[in-house]
Amino acid sequence: MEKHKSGFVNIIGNPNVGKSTLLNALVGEKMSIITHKPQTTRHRILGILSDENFQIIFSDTPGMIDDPGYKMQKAMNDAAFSIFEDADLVVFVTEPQDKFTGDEKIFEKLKKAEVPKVLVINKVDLSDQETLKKLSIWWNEKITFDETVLISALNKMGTDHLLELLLGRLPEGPVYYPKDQISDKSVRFFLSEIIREKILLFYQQEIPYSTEVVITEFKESVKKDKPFVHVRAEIYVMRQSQKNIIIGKGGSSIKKLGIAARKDIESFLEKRIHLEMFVKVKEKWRDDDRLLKSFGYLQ
Ligand SMILES: Nc1nc2c(ncn2[C@@H]2O[C@H](COP(=O)(O)OP(=O)(O)OP(=O)(O)O)[C@@H](O)[C@H]2O)c(=O)[nH]1
Ligand SMILES: [Mg+2]
Repeated sequence: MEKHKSGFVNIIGNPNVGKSTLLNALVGEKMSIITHKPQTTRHRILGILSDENFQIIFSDTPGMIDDPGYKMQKAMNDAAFSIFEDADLVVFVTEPQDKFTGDEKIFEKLKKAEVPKVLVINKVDLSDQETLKKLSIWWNEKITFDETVLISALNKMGTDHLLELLLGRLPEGPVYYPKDQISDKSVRFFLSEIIREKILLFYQQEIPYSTEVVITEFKESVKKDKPFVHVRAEIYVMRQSQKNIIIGKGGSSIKKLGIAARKDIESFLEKRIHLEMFVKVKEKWRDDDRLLKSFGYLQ
């Protein structure tokens, strides 16, 4: 019988380099939300890929922030750095527009990590051979990587090759999660992320960064012989003025948000839903330990 391989493949990098796009491409499911804005991902999210002979537990992480301004950002950085504790393989993602100064702390951690390190240069579709070659040399002089792979996560170019390479480097190991499980996160978490993705896309400046979404009700029933779910979401913002912006004139903005979120939630659940949303003001939630704990940022 073939030996069973398994392990934790932890993805790390600066904001907006394409870590979540890569996770989704590797797992073949939309696990992590993606937007053009930095700091889209706020939590460590596991995406589990299993077959008869292997199980890879990928971790998507928040992009690292050089100088966290509030407790939530600090918790996001802690989530990113926590990957060094259990990694069997580290995948460091960068892209041609990435800032190369980087945070020395992460370089030190990467240098010290005693597991194989893979450099992934993403978004090759936006660059040329010469630049990519220079990038590869620059990074490998800074940190000695075991492998360097060029990909376009968006176009799934090079991702199959990357997967093969990761599989090849996985140690023999046990089945960590049931083979049909694809994430460690709950349905409620994914629904709140879908709504947050729409907020990142529809609202500007500080609004998405001042917002948290919590699913407070998830009630399944049957309507006209078909499964139906009632979902209640609470959207937290920091000021009354932000609440007014989220709602919009005569409720126009929140209506648009609701339509887009409902559509995605329905295809995620493969069920009809009714989505109710309430906007609440909690001035300092990003620095409030109790709230950060209840939102899942702190243990
Ligand atoms: N052109 C191009 N764009 C890409 C590629 N991969 C990702 N992107 C885009 O880059 C942006 C950021 O992608 P994400 O996957 O959200 O990046 P991230 O690293 O998870 O970002 P944070 O969660 O904010 O740290 C999105 O607009 C993606 O569509 C790629 O291969 N080519
Ligand atoms: Mg992300």
